[in-house]
Amino acid sequence: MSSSLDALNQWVAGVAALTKPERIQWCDGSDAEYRQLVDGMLTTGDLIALNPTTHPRSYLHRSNPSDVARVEHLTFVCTPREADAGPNNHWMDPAQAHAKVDALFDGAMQGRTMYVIPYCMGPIDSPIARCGVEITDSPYVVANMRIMTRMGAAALARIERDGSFVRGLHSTGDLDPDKRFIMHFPEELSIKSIGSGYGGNALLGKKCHALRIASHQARREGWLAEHMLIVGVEDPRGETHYIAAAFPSACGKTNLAMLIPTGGYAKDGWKVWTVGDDICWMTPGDDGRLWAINPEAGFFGVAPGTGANTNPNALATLAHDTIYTNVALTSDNQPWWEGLDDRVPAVDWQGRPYDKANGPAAHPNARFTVSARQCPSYTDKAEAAHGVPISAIVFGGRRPSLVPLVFEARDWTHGVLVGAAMGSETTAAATGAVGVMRRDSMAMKPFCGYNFADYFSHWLSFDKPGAKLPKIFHVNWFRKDTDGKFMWPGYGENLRVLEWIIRRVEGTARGIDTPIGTLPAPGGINVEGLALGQAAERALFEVDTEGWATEMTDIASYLDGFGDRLPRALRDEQQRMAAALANTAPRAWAQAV
Ligand code: GTP
Ligand code: SPV
Ligand code: MN
Repeated sequence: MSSSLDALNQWVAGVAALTKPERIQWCDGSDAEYRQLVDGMLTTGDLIALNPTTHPRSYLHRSNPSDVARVEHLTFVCTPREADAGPNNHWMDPAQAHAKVDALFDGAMQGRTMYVIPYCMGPIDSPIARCGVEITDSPYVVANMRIMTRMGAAALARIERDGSFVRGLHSTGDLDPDKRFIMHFPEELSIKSIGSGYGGNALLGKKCHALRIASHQARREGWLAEHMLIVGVEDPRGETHYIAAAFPSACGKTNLAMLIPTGGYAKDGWKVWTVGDDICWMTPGDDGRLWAINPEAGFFGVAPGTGANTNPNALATLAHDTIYTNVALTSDNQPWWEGLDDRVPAVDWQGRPYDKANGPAAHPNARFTVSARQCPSYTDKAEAAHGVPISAIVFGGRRPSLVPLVFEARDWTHGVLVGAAMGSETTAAATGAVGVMRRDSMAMKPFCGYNFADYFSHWLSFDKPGAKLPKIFHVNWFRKDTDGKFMWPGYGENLRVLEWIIRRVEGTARGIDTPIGTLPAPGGINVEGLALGQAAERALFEVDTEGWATEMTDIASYLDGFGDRLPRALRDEQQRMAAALANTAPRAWAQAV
């Protein structure tokens, strides 16, 4: 027997001795195993069967109302030295962290089944893919991991070949928020999560492995693990550009990844291909380009706001074989959420008769779990072992003011600054206040498994001789008018911006240089038929020099928080931008589109 399987068996035995489960089940990822799990959960009430006519083989799970989102304040990166975790992470000494959670794991699985889930993040034969094993006492986690990862026998065989794997130990414990911890040990390639059964806290292949642990591995091995969607945009000539975009949680990745061309774009033959909606692993290829895979096999997407007008591809994907978490129900047992349609639900996400006075019917962070293969725009290229070549990287967040619809960074270093300086309003994807503006560098604030200062250095290091790096852009779909309404229609219309981006990559679209970067030249973005109105047209395509000077001051103090570890080049770039803004007359670059 290979040493990695020996190590796995030893670890499983050790965990069983600590957690004392009633039985151990090694998961093979088969259909029969999935059916058995689902049947078990239907019996216990962990799952509720949905209307079999409208939603075949689909189920609702209601999580504990105190366990509905990621918990950033309970998430720790446990490196031997605190400085290696950085000001962007909560830190705990590894020995102390192990002791703290092991005490909680002691006997935690009594009377429960302990599931052992071998999984692969990425196509099973991809050199960019990496494997892990999650041990959990939650059948809901197993069912979700089967959809979200390549789980089972093939992954186990690859673990044997690879010789190493990420170890993730999870128990729902007693769901007491005071005994909830999501601990990462990047140097040990291990994760210990207890006290939550929800999403990113519990499906350890996702944020814990594919971002926090993987970002650490990626730095060591010379690649990038990012909170990005991957989308292919095919123009009428049949030319496809792949774009990777980092938006913070609940800021539009799934929607952009599944965009459907509308109006003239559809007529002209534009096509959009979904590769991934949340995570992107990128590595330099022999040709100097960055090649990307989606390490996931499914979507764990935000339900509210998903409707026929916004994301018809998602609705088509959800037609069958879907697990819903914390959505509402109609009187005939169909899943429902705000933004789906104008029916009135019968039962809210907590199972109470729907009453407007209790707030939204679906939890704002209600989610669907579904296989990527069910998405009509999913492309075979997502299964390619070597990945897809990335032409453009896009950063963006929820910025109700100041930030224009789109701009392009001058070069890689400037682009890294644009990503590092990214800001966005917080959302319901994590517990805590919603709508609070914070810096969220590269949309990785909750997910980078090491010091952001080192992460910025790592990003900068890709700019070397022979590299053919993607161009970097920043977008903002979330600019608001004085009435608080979004100025830009978003969703399918975002293709207008993607068109400008790929034409910039090809060198055929004109731009105007401004102190913050290159904006579309007048007429550069097709706004035909949008009726934006004059105020919106102006706001979406202008640079408010004074507002940006204030923004640069705020960015400078954010960067100061990383002290001496911050790469010099980033600080220099920030000072160059601040100086350019100061030397510019206080006027706006208004654009007559
Ligand atoms: P995570 O899965 O949490 O990482 O989220 P995400 O980045 O994939 O966000 P998602 O696409 O699920 O969108 C989150 C919310 O933003 C949904 O309610 C969407 O309806 C809304 N949204 C997405 N794209 C747009 C857009 O272009 N404009 C506007 N106004 N809202 C959008
Ligand atoms: C996010 O919060 O960015 C998500 C959902 O994609 S979770 O899996 O809970 O992290
Ligand atoms: Mn996400």
